[in-house]
Amino acid sequence: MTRDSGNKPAAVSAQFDAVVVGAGFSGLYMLYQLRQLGLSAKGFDTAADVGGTWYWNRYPGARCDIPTTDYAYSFDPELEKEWTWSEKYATQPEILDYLRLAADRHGLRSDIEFSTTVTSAHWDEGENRWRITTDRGNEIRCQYYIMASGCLSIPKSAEIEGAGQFAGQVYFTSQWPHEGVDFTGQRVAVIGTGSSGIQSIPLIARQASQLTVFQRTPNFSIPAHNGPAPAERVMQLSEDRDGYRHAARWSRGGIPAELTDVLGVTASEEVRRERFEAAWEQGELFGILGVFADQGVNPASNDIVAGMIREKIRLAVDDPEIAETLCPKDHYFGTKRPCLDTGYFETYNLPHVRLVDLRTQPITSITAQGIDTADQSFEFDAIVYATGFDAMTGALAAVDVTGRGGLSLMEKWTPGPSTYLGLMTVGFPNLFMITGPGSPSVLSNMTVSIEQHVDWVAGCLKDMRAAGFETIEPTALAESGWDVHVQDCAAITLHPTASSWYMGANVPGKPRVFLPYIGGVNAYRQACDDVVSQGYLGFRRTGRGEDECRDGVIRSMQPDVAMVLEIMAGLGLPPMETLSVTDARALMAAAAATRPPGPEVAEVTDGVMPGPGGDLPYRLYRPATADQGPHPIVVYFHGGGWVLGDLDSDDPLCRDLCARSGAVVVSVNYRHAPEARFPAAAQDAFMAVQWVDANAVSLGGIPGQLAVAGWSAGGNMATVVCQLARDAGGPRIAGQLLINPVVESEMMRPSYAENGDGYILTTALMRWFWEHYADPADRGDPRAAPLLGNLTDLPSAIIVTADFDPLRDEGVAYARALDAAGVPVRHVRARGHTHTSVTMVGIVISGAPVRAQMAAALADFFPAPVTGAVSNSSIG
Ligand code: NA7
Repeated sequence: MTRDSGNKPAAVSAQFDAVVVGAGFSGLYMLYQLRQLGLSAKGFDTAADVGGTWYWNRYPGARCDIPTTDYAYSFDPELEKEWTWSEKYATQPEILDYLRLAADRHGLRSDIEFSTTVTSAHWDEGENRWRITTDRGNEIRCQYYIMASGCLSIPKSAEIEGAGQFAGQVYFTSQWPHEGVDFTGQRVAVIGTGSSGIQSIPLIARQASQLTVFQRTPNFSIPAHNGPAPAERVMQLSEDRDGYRHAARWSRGGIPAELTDVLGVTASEEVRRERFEAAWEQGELFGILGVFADQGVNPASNDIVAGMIREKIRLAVDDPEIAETLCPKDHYFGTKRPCLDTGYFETYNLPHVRLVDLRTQPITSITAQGIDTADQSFEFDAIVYATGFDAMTGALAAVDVTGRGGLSLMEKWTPGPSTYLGLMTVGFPNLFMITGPGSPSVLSNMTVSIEQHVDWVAGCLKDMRAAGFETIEPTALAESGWDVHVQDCAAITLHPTASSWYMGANVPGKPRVFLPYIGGVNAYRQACDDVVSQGYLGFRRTGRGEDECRDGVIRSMQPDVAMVLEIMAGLGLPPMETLSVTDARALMAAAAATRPPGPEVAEVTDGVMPGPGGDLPYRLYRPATADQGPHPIVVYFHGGGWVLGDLDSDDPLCRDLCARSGAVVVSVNYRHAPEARFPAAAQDAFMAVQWVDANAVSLGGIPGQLAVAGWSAGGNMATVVCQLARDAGGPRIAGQLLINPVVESEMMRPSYAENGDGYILTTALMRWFWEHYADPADRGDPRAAPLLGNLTDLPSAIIVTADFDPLRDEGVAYARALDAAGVPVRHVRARGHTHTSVTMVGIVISGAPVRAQMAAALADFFPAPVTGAVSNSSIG
């Protein structure tokens, strides 16, 4: 980044409590808070004045795309009173004025050295201080080094051959000349159609004699409908400013909003249209990103919104061919930063504006006269690069930072940034990042996220000083746990599918890792607060000769599992074990009726088979494979503690298993307790397997290719059947898939203590199941507690255990015991899952990869690989 001139003398070596890099929204507020704490602080900025992003990005049309009612500080009520935004989306000059006012109101400029770039920061372990140097020769020692350097502040280089040869004027939207540019009468090229391009193109078109836009990826954009600040928000703010700001802090995106529960995939066409048009008219990013609750996670729902935006583009652009070129089709809506525009698409109706599709004719070189593409040569007077930034990590990497043991931050982050809460990183004590990677930052209203980070850091410093700690640093466990959580949150969305700057994909060679935290501003704030209330969980603090380390992981549950638990808690349902069996069954059936149905399979047929106590209903699922079969067969037993459940209760799971594995699944409904107690269910299960084996051909199965599977109590029965079949000398079972199985009745393992309450299957409910199913004297029988049985010569096993399941440890113990008995075992850990969540097909998205693993392992049971199964990616 070029630096403004401003020949100030270099400062002499100095010592401060804190150094803050950056004088934008975050740096200014950080300096303010440090002062409130009574700490000495020095700020540095490459720019000649305050403003950060808003200092540099002065291109025509530069505006914020969060309504300015919300894009503002909330820490200073007087500033709020003094300032009124003139528009819904304020221009860059107005935002810059606002930041200048904020700086002046608190006299912050005197703490900042402008036109000065911090070049290195080294942690001195002997002194427990950072040594900071600048390009103007400053050398500063400080205790806390705070990077408030912005997420989009290092422009990405053009990466186009010949870029230096162009003889005309060159401009970067990210470093626009302060005096402005007059393009009147000029032939202008704009490269890039992200927010900066989309905002500036209509205004450049007003001046230029010819404007040629070079588009690599068409972008989704909706009209900003700029004008006065939205009346409703202004009214809410004037009536209850504190309440409004509070709601923003605890919202998903940093703006108060009511979240919808309307699903795109199930809504009627009328509702879809109505919701979309309302969001279109509103002209707000979070509105259009929240038309449907599932558009960020479900491709089909996303396609509905994306399709409607494409319709609007086609309406706006006269030439159908140009319209098609402008229609984004290579990424899901929202997975690249969508834009707000004013007349962007209509600009292409102007006779002097031309669109060049770089997908069909890539740029081969910039020349002295202009730009050569594969198809033709263009001549220009000016080229505008709107090519984006080295986002989120660029500014952090721009400083040579070394931590403990000379560890370089950039080396540490070679595989991708690793942080705890996006605030700190292991090996770099007392280095804080404001809106760093792993925090909501660019996915949120930045001002809300900035204030939250600065407040957290200030609180942290205050607590440290009060307790006499000198340093703070995350633990490796806490950091890796957070990194996993950040990726878990992203993995359930469509975001990782796009080549976006959120993924680091716009910078060649940058590792592809999802950079921001997508779990929401509210969830994130709660995590940060929980860290503090748990005594700085995940941090090591040192000082006064004492170390304090509260090691641990702040979030280890899959985010969608946590969401389901929250929703279920909100329903206020009575605990199952307090109900009569009839009512419990009715509750199960009612819940089952509202679920997504699970994937399509080729055929589902119900039938009956003979059982020891009368006919047993079964449901057969045939896979949609390229061949017509026959297929291997899996006999499946549903869960429900031997008391609850039926063919419907596990129907989506059976469909999923069938579709993923390519095997025929025969789900058997056995007799239930308390009507038929132990060992009725086990007897039924064994007879069912014998019958399926004997009738394999007529069921569409391959004789001899038979496996058993079951979830929970069904897992118990599946493995009991394996023991019974071995003892009886048949049928031959190729393998057993046991999903969170019950294998003993003691209920004494640590997972009962850890997870016995709060995760749907509770200790109390498990006790209720056992009481209904088996007399205490029978509970040690291997047909009830298979862990106590003879485990030799059993079929290969896949054992799934879930982290937040009371049954976890008995499943693990069973896997170990089988292994010790010489049985091949594959243990699949459902990380961050509960007893039930993996089975929630179409609801808990993070369960899908676990089920894919299960199905793949299941297919391995059979001698020939199961071919022609539908691809996993099409299954939710
Ligand atoms: P963006 O959103 O990163 O957009 C950059 C654009 O430039 C985008 O269309 C890129 O295409 C294009 N680009 C980048 N490099 C090239 C090359 N070498 N050739 C052709 N086209 C290229 O940056 P913005 O400044 O517009 O916006 C940044 C954020 O600021 C924005 O999201 C808001 O948060 C505010 P690509 O998509 O990579 O194919």
